Amino acid sequence: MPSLPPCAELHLHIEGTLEPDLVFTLAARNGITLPYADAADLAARYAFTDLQSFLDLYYATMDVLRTEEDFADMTRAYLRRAAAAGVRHAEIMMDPQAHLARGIPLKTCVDGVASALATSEAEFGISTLLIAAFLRDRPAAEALAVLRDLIAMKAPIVGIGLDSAEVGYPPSLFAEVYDVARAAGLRCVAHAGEEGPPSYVWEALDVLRVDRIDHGIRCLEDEALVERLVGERVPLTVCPLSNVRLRAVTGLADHPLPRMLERGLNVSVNSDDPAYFGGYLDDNFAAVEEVFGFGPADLALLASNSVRSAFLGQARRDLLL
Ligand code: ES4
Ligand code: ZN
Repeated sequence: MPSLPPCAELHLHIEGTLEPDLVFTLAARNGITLPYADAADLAARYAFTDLQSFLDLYYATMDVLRTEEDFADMTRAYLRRAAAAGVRHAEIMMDPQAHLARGIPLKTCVDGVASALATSEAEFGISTLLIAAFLRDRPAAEALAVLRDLIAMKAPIVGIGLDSAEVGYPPSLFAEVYDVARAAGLRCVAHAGEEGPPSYVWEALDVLRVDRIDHGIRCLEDEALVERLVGERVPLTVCPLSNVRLRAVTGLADHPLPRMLERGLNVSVNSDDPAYFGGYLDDNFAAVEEVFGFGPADLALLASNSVRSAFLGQARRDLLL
């Protein structure tokens, strides 16, 4: 396998890095009895049929996250594994509403994740930025209230995202949230075109005015949309193994990544929820190299797309290019 040039991971849910072993460790530490026999029994349930079947388990297992230390330990475990995968910069999403809904204060989850990120560059050689993602299957008014709290507490976030169940929850529902975020100087990303139609990608661009689209694989169904994305070099953070596991594609051989590259779209490869979808960034790269026969030039393009699409300062960006 050709070695990977310096890479940025731009589409990563920190709660999706919670490995079965750590779920059991945190459950024991917090006195929680899990409805699974052991880590292997939990892992055996990672047979998803669509996005919702994954989300049901994802929201259930994160119940073991209770203290700042839990959030910090999860984050450090990801950073350690990402460093081994060759990640040099990571823009990490977290889902504050998923924790608030369980009675975990905003400060606990934000400070826990942020405390691990604060030492990441020194400890793991990975620069990091944090993105607060809002759950699109909950009311926009709730997202707006959480955003205002994050701004008021000066949470160390670079931007906001939009995730969770996509179909039936178009981006336009969150127009005001994105207007407030942009006015506060935050960068904007949104999941669109994973299970949802190309019209959701249009809305993310035109209504939310996002800087990047997470997934976006269904854009190929709409020629005018492809031309818009190519013309504006909008970054698309593609997650191959996630798309296979959630059956957004029938198999990796049918994944649109090679066609997206051929069309000149600004795509990067990312791991999404690596604990659930069969691998970290190196595993995603290994899979696409094997199935699509990508060579060093393809890998170099995917890597440089990731670094150029990051919300990084110029000095660190130049160092990684
Ligand atoms: C997610 Cl793969 C995916 N799609 C939408 N929302 C999510 N949250 C965590 N992983
Ligand atoms: Zn995602």
